[in-house]
Amino acid sequence: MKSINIFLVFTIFFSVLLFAQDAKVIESKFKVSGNCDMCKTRIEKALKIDEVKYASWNKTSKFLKVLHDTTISLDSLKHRLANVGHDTDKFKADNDLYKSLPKCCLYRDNSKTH
Ligand SMILES: [Cu+2]
Repeated sequence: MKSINIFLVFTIFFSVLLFAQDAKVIESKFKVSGNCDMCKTRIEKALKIDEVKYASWNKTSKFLKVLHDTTISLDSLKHRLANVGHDTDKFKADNDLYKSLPKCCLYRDNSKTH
């Protein structure tokens, strides 16, 4: 009987440890270039992956708030955004890809003249 109790205690202890490791979700905030609601949709859609619990981009501040697992790096999140046409503080979108965005989304240089 006593050995079963010890077994139970250990099982619970290790389950809690495993759960704690699984549940490592952190909040990150960084700048992502963009203009409009279409950009917002595109930015947030690019982060619809298992590792991301929540992503919200602010059109005014240009800051993205993201709740994500620690198993995914900030760099790979930023890569994903550059790959859909949005510059981040670390990676820039490819020029041709950028030019293929709708006119209202062109946030570089000439965005001020429109
Ligand atoms: Cu846009």
